[in-house]
Amino acid sequence: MIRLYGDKRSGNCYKIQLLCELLALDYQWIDVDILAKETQTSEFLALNPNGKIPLLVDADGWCLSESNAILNYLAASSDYLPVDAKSLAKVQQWQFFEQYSHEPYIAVARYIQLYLGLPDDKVAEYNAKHQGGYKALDVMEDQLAKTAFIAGEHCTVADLSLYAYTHVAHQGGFDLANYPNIRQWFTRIAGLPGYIAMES
Ligand SMILES: N[C@@H](CCC(=O)N[C@@H](CS)C(=O)NCC(=O)O)C(=O)O
Repeated sequence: MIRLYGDKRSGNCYKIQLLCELLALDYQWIDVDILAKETQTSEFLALNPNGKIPLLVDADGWCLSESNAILNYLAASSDYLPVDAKSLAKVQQWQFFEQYSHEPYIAVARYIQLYLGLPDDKVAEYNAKHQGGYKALDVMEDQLAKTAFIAGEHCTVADLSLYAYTHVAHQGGFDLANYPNIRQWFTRIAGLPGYIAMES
């Protein structure tokens, strides 16, 4: 059985948990507390020298880190990962967008507000994260005006990559009132058979 190391309040970890539930995969979840620095122990660093969750350990001991790589590995041969080159490239386009133009803003603003309690010395950083985060939300809103899901008419791992932190963006102070297409997309994803909500 595969083992997944993660924290269910982390969007990067939740996206893996969500895919596992949508695919009804058998897995063992091992909770890792980031704030207690459990990613920095010698045992954990032996599995992922980068000291980050999520982490997948396969039945044969093979380790895989980076949330979107884990998603794509688990989704191989399922409808969540297309095989034709152009469709696959579009999925990856949105996953790279998530990691470079979305998560560093939206997830970090959420971390500053939810985990750190928005201390005074983080307010400037928090405000800067909002600028970048709204830009990413604008890009998503435009795409979701054209297609039901982010990379086309079918739900793929790209949707899970982006859903994870977007649907809790309000916990980082983002107001989604002016993003109706994103909010309708939330409803479509939450209606998928096997959907599981993120732990709060
Ligand atoms: N690019 C990585 C980011 C992973 C990441 O930043 N994980 C955070 C939790 S969301 C973490 O493990 N932080 C603990 C630490 O840096 O010590 C991914 O997508 O998996």
